[in-house]
Amino acid sequence: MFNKPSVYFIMGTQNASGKDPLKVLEEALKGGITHFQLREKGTGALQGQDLVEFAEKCQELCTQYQIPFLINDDVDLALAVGADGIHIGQEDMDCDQARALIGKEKMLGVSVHSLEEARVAIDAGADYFGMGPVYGTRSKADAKRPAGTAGIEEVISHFPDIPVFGIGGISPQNAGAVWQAGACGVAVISALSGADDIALQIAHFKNSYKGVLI
Ligand code: TZP
Ligand code: MG
Repeated sequence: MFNKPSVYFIMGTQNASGKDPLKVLEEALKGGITHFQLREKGTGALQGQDLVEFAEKCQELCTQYQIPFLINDDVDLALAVGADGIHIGQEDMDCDQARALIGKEKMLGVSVHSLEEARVAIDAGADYFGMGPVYGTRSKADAKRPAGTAGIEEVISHFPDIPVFGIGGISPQNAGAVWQAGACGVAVISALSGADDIALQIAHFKNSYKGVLI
C-alpha cells in the first residue's frame, strides 16, 4: 500500500490545466500513480450533485486500476461515494473525529508539521502523513512557508513505522531530497497535472528515487 517509491497524485477539476480532468486522471493511473486524492477547492469548484457525480467517476477509474481513492476534507462525500479514505489537514476536523466517522477500514491521511501533530495523529489512527510544503507551491492558496525536508526526517526518526509523503513544489528534479529524508512517496499536483506526458513524468519521479535524473 505504501511501497517506495510511491507517487501520490492529487487533483481537482481546477488543476486540470484546461484538459478534461478525468482524462488527466486516467493518464496518471495508466502511467503508474500509486494513490489518488480528489481535492476540489477554490472558485469554480464543483459542488453538490455535480461534485458527487465527478467523485463517482474518479472512484470508478481508481477501482478499475486498483489504486486507492481518497478525498480531501469531505467525509460525507467520501462515505457517499465509497472512497477508500480521506485526507485531512490541521485546520479540518480532529483526527479522532475523522476516524470515528469513517470507521476502522478506510484510510486516514493527515497533514502534519511537527512531532506533536504527528503524535496526535498517530494516536487517532492515522495511516500516513503528508508533510510540507517542502518547496514553494502555487497550488495551495494558504500554504505555509517552504519547510524543506528536515521535518520529514525528524518525524520519520521518531515514528519510523508510519509512511510519510513529502508535498509541495515537488518535481522529479528536486525529489531526491525527499527520498533522502526517508519519505515513502511524493504527493504532487502541478508536476503531474501540468505535464505534457504524464506517464513519462511518473517514470521520472520513480527514477528520481534511484538517483537517476533525466
Ligand atoms: N499541501 C501542501 S502543499 C500543497 C498541498 C495540497 C500543494 C501541492 O501542489 P504542487 O503543485 O505539487 O506544489
Ligand atoms: Mg484540508
